[in-house]
Amino acid sequence: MTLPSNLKRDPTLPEPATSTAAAPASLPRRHFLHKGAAMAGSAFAAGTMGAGLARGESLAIPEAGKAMGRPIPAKEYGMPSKFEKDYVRVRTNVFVNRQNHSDWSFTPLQYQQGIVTPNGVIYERHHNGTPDIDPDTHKLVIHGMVKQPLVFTMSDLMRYPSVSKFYFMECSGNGLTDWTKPASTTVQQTHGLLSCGQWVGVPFSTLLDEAGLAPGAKWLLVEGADGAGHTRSIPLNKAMSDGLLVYALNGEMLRPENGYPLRAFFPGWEGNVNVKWLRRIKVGDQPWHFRSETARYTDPMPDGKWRQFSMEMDAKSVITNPSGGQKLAGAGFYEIRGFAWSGRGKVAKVDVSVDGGKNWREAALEEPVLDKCLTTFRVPWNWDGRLAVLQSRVMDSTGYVQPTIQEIGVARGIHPYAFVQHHNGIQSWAVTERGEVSNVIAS
Ligand SMILES: Nc1nc2c(c(=O)[nH]1)N[C@H]1C(S)=C(S)[C@@H](COP(=O)(O)O)O[C@H]1N2
Ligand SMILES: [Mo]
Repeated sequence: MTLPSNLKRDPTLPEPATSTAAAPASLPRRHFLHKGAAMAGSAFAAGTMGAGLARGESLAIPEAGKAMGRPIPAKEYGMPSKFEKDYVRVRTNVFVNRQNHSDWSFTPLQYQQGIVTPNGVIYERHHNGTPDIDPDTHKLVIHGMVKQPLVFTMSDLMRYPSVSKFYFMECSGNGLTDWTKPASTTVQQTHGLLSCGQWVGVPFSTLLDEAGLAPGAKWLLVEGADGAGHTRSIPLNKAMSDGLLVYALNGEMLRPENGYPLRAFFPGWEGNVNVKWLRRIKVGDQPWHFRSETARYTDPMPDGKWRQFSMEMDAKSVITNPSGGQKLAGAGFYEIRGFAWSGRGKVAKVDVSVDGGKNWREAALEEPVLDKCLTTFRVPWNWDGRLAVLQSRVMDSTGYVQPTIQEIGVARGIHPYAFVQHHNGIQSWAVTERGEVSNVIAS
């Protein structure tokens, strides 16, 4: 392995215990060199990683070290540093809406560290704003084809045995503006109708067993208490296998915008079925064909018909760093990072290309790799300063491989003005010689 000239050491000196520059000092250098050597000769070669990023020098005592710090208040809900003001969800700047009751905001995925989306930046999607519901008066009813109808208060519900599970949630409208042109500028806009966290709630099966299912029961109606009266039909099998009545997310009660005090959650299925502010479950023998199952949330097929009830989210991945709107500081080492997920199982493999899909290299998947959950992938990349097109492609545990945008567009019979759901095509980010990263559609 050849080091850049500014890193050449005197060969007569003993090897230093920790590297001065070839790798960040906190990381085992030999591991880096081994990996770098394995990749030498490819666009990903990482032999010079870290060059120029770390040098020894003594630091002056900082101002913060000379002053009294902020004392601990008697009580508070802590907030992020005031310097993190870009880590916020934002409404769309593509699909402009004149009012914001039926609207959406996006998760800033380019800043998300690890698989958990902090509650304050989880994307929002609702059809008639956020209601403010008092948990002391909120009730849930289960009725229809059951042996005994049941009504629950929130405190009743929270006494039942609960589970805590990590899952992603994605709105099927994610990517809807970018089928035929790269309209969105950032990964927040292209993929930010996506979140992941630890959901806490009572299994649907527990309460349905208590109500007692009548013979012939096959479907559930789940209805929200919001002004939109949002309602969906859910196959009973799904609810019984892993459906949850969720009251908490990431260590605290649900936020109002995410359904406080109670929402339905069906792992791996399109966000729309996860009815927020849940007030009613009716058991029936067939689906009800609500607005969100006919006029919306359907997929066009090449034969001109529209497919209903495609609720499982297909496997998808995206590079979050580098991503649209960012600027690279010059040629040299970068770690390409991103997320992959599948509504049908685990992430099995992620490949990354830096030449628009001609050559691929397998990314490292970071533990934990969980069922129906965001998975972090990473690839070391030595940018040579020339035009690059970055892409990622996931394969899930069923063997399904993420399609190109052209492939999925043909499968869906896309036409230029269609606002079509369930876009899981491969995302491309172009990096120019000046290091500017932008959204492109690679052919
Ligand atoms: N009651 C109710 N539930 C709802 C909606 C709604 O408008 N009303 N929107 C749905 C849609 S389209 C999505 S993608 C998810 C968004 O959940 P979030 O706002 O917690 O991210 O909630 C779903 N549940
Ligand atoms: Mo959605």
